[in-house]
Amino acid sequence: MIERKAMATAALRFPMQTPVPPTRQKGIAALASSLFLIVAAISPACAQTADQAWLRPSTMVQRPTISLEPRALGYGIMEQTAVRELTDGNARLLGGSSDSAPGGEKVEAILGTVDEVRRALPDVPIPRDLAPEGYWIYWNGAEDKPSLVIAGADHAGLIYGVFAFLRLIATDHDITQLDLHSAPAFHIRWVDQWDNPDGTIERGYAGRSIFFEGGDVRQDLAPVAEYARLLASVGINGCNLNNVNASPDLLKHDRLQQIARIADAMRPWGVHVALSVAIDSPKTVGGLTTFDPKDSAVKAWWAAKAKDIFDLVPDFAGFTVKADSEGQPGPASYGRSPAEAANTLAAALAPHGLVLYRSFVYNHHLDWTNPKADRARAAYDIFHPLDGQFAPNVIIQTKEGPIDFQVREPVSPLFAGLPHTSQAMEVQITQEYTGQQRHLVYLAPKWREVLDFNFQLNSWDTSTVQAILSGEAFKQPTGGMVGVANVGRDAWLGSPLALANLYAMGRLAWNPGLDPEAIAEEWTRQTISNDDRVVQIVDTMLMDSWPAYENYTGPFGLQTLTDITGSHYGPNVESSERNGWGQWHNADQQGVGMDRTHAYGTRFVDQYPPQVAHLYELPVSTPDELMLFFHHLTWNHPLGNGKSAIQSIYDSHYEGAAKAAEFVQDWTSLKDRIDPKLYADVLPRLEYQAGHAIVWRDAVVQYFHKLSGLPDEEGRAGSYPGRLEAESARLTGYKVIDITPWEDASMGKAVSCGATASEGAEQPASGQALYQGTASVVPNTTQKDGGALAPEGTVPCAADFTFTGKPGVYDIAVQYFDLSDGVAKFSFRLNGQPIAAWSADASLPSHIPNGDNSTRHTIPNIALKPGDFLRVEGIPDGHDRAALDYIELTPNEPSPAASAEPPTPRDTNP
Ligand code: GCV
Repeated sequence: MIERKAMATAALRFPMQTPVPPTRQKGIAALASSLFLIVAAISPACAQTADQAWLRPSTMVQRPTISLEPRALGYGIMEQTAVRELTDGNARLLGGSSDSAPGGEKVEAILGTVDEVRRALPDVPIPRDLAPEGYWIYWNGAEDKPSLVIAGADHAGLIYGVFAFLRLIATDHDITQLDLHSAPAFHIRWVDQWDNPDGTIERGYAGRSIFFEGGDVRQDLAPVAEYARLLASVGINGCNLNNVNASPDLLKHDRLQQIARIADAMRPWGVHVALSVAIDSPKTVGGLTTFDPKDSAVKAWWAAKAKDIFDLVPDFAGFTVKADSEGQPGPASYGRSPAEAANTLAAALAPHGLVLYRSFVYNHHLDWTNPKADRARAAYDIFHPLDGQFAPNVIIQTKEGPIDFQVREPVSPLFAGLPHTSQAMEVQITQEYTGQQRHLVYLAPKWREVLDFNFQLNSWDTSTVQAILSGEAFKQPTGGMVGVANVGRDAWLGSPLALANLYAMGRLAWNPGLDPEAIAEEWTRQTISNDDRVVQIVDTMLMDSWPAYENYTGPFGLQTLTDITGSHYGPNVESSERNGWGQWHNADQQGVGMDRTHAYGTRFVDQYPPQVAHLYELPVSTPDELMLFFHHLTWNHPLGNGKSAIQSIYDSHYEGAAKAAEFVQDWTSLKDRIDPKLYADVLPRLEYQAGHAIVWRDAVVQYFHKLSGLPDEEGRAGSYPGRLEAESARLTGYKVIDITPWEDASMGKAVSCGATASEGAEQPASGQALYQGTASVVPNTTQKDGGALAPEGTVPCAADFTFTGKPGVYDIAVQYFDLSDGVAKFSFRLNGQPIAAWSADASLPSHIPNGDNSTRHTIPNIALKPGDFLRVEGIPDGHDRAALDYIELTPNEPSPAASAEPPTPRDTNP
């Protein structure tokens, strides 16, 4: 173990203690003012502003308006920020100019650090024990002349206090009785961006980078300042700007000068910048012949580079490092350990900068034929033996689970395996494996479960993940939580409801004891409405969304059964098997699940402390949600729920998809209660999700149905009443193709208009062509839903069906594959009359038809009688061959309106 020597705890508590020189402060203050002006001047219609998220005007606050007159006791940049935020926020939320304050007078708001407040107002009962970055909000309630005091333990604390106060107003709390203090549980509360200098974002689902374009930092940094506002409003204090698969270019001096502009833009809100660095930079940027971390020239290079950075960005937060992982360079090239690499960087950054060294290091060329080879073991196997060898300003950053942000994993055992090391937990706000922001998945309940996980060490109270991250459990000086956010230029996260995850990550990093449902309520009240009915419906949707997604994509610890070597989006059950990236579900004709037990399996369980290992060793004590992560069970083996493994899988997929359909109904019930624009923006997303949940359900169910050969007790697997397969239709122009993977299409097949080799083998159609050789020529008509029918003279491909069911009113779903390399067009005819037309213009992953891009168009309320002719026509465009899977006819029954009672308002969350 190295000597944990004199690095002041204060510096580690928060690393950015280096004062910004006064001359630079002036410039920064001027920049901050101009950023405020720019932000205020740009119309919200064309700018990316924080009020597109939760810092928006509230029209629903019930309390009497208050006219606050903020006054800062000090002169720092952040105190000026605090004054402006309070002034603007008060106006935004309450109109701000009214005189109807309690007592009928304007209310002075005094803002300062605790020391400043103590000096200026010796009589106020300021708390003595305010921890760093904490705040105190006090209503100094003399009836005749009330005043508001917001004191920060430091300047950052003051900003957090102002935002906390605004949150109370926006969520409709009484502010005239306040005596509230709060401090963050974690010192490190960062977001990571995986932005590349060219402006792309790895695993970003919201457009291009707000930081970079064409290799440089963007000229327009107004969105960056707005991002800093959003982050500070939920207590986030650091932002790592670039992809952990780091481009070395950003360490060049001219790029660092540009990075300094970003730091200047974020500084007024107390958000400090950090950079991902490639470990081979001394060679690629510095021109050395080696990047061996023990080499003295390499050490000197890093030291000089750190000095260069601190000269430009005096409050630089530090480096994030991904090394020896997924092709990134690392110390292993020289036989050095991660500790040796981390410590070289740490020495260069000491005393103010941190190294967040990621434990996401594993061999992606595993021998999959070896049943004991287990990727889940990697982080612990590599890092646990190094415990105690890391310098004090190194933090080991570990993903929440041992694999990679799957919809469900056990908690990483490494958290308990590094008692002599500061640690941070990495979670993913950007929804890489959880629906890529096209699916509603509120992740706070997942994160809270991890934070609460108890390793059952000596003391129960301090054995939780949150106690480890706060440093309390193992008496470490620092630690925290890092959320991979990947916001972009498209309304931050691309989808309005996805922003609840960014909000929640900040709130949990401040206070990991917060109830995810209460966080959802706070967010909804600020973002959507304070109407109790709206709050109740939206919160229920949010809270149900993660379990629903888990149910239809990867229940019982199977993890997301997605295309693991490709898009990470649609279903592809086999993609995770039989390759070097690690085995995941290990299903065969006899059973399913990875055996990670001590007795028979990979012994991953042994990485947990004995009490926990004991729990996971036997199926009988393993919770159902992790059963197949730890155990290989025969298909008929009962889970804790009493049902067999196979029946549990069938049921959960049907339950999950049904829940996704309910979200559409829930949202529809809010139509007249919320902003029409937001309503219209979210509705088609939820409708898409409901359709894609069915793609997932059918893919996984038919895959395991075929593999196990076991029937579904409910008779659903392999049986789709109302579904008419395209390959069984009478086809004109369309050819039958195999879809890969087969489970992504209903019955494994679809039809494609002029199939290409990459789409699979063409096959003879099984149906009889109704109009053999006489495809109709379609007039150029535009339908009211916006899609165009075939241009005049175009001969479309067609699939014809004859309706033989009961007469009635039906919703008709057309399931097709929407490839992004072209905009195919579809139309639907009933007895020769066009009744719908649409364009396949969605932006979905993959270049071949599969579960990534299988989607549906629903034509509601169509009266049908036996003998009716139904025709789908498709016109390909580019590589989009208008491929069609099936049509499905569902009797249209009116859905009961949601009827739950409004909730009781909650207590305040500090
Ligand atoms: C930045 C997963 C993602 C990669 C990501 C990697 C990581 O494998 O798919 O895009 O790389 O995690 O966290 O380093």
